[in-house]
Amino acid sequence: MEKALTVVLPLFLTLCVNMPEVGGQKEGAQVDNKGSSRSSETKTGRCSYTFIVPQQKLTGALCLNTQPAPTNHSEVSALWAELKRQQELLEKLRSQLEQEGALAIEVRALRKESSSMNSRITQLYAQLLHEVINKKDQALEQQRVENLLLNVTAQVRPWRDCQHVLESGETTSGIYLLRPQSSNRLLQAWCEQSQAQGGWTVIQRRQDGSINFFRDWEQYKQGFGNLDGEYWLGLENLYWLTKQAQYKLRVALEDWRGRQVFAEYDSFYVEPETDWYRLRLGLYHGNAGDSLSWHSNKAFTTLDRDKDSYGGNCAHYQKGGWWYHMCAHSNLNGVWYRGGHYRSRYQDGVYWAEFHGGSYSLKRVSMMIKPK
Ligand SMILES: [Ca+2]
Repeated sequence: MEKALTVVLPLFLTLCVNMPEVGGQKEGAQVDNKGSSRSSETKTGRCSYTFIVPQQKLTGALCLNTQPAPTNHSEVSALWAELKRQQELLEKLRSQLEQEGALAIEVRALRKESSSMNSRITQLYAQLLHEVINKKDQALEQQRVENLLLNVTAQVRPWRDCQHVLESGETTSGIYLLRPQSSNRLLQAWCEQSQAQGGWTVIQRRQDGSINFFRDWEQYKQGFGNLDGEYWLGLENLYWLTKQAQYKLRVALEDWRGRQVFAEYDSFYVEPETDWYRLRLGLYHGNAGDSLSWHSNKAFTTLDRDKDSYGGNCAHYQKGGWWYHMCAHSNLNGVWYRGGHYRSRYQDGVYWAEFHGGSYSLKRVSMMIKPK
């Protein structure tokens, strides 16, 4: 080792650098730890600085710039800008992290909620199942009671119709259980015992528009509505009732000013379903005008069974079920409009053409039958 490279420490290497006198070159000192011919030139020089460098295997020349590094302002400002950018990025990341943290909390809460909803659904399902089973039991019980009632009424000879009820001394209007002769049908109907000497079995009633009468064949066959409100007794019941004796029909009408009129037909019955419950009507008398004879001998038509003599389906236009012809002088199962005169694309109100015409919907209507 030459003089210029003085002492070798166990961990650090101490280097002695010879500084030139004038115009310091960038490569002012070169050190070759392998001892090249160049190192002998520094033999006479003075050692100005001593560096301690980590001990490592040096394979090339070590250079030192003794000139103070010129301050590069643009580089510094670039570094500041970079620092600022990094800080902003850091801030952004921090806020993102915070947001993600909040999201994570929300997700956890939602998971918890979902889990509790699942258990609630399971609980409700079990409850529903329980209620369905209960309902089934109730339906069976109702069937059992009906059968029991049928047996009992069969034993006590039930009323044939409301005239029969009246003759038995029941003079109060209301709901009664009837059983037409030669049928196993038990049916309930409203008995009108005060109007026109009583004994009337009500087969249809409109009074407040609470029941929709635009229904299909099956519903017109079986009947629908509320016995103490608006209802249709059912074509099958009508068939069995009018089969057991000779009946007359009374149609009672009331307009929106309280005027009451009626139309009576001295005979009334319907054919069986095989003949579409065709209407058979006798002679008219009354003060309402005759708006039903035109429908005599016509089959019954509903929106799903077109038996009328019109090209289209009258039920579709007149919004009811009736013994439509082409189409109607009366439409007592039409749409119940409030107030009388109505505006509609078709004549679909509850009307009796001879009483206020086809564009006046009546307030109260009832159809009832009684043996002659
Ligand atoms: Ca038709």
